[in-house]
Amino acid sequence: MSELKALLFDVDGTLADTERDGHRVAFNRAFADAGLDWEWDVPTYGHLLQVTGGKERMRFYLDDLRPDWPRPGEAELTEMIKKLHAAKTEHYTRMLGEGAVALRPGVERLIMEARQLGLRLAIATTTTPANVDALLRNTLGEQSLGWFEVIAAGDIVPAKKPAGDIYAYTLEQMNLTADQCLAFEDSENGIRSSSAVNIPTLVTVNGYTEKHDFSGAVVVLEELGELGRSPMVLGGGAGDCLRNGVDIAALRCLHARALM
Ligand code: XBP
Ligand code: MG
Repeated sequence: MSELKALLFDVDGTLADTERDGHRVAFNRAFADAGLDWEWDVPTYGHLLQVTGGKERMRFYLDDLRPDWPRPGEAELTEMIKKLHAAKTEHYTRMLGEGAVALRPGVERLIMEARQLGLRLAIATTTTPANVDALLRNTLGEQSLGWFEVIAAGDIVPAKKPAGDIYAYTLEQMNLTADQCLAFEDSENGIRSSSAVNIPTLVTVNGYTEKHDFSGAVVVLEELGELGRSPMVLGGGAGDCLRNGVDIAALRCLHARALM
């Protein structure tokens, strides 16, 4: 049986709750700057999250919710979305610089322990690389960018999650097989992506994803949380791996169960 060698982290919703008070607000600021009557409230954004990637999400908004909006020709629309997305990224990274978003409970603790024990780390996300950079820099510090052997993000692969491409790319870059890794995800699109390449996956849900279908997850948790107590288990079979909380020993135990 393969030993656990690496932890692969999704970013949005997993490392931090970035969507509702981060990305959503940044999109709205970019729309307002451009004089558009587009405004994404909290439930609307939940609906739009079914499409990953900011540019793809704007297009989905027009297709699905704004048939009334006077749409320009295809080339002009593509250009417009590209500009809006760049403006949104500016807003978002500035917000992160102001400390608008913190890491989820237990994330920093687990990353620190993984580093201490020599587990390899990577990131596999659909978000723009500048966003990952800003999140890590402003939460774990400048040096943390070097802790992740691969930061696979955004348009680096042609098909975003739920396609498995970003995880396949990460495995290839690290020269690892799926069964040597554990992925961390928060959404159905995320677990569909990691599962497409057979990586055992631990899920921590958030307000936008708690009702998603996580069948196939190694375990579904409310959060990683702190040590010394068992976390709230929402699905999957953890056995007694999690008696003391989610530490590396618990992850090794879950990983071994998943490969049984
Ligand atoms: C989250 C996403 C991202 C962000 C926006 O994916 O879907 O698209 O909402 O990012 P993941 P961009 O959880 O896999 O990180 O606007 O930079 O595309
Ligand atoms: Mg996510």
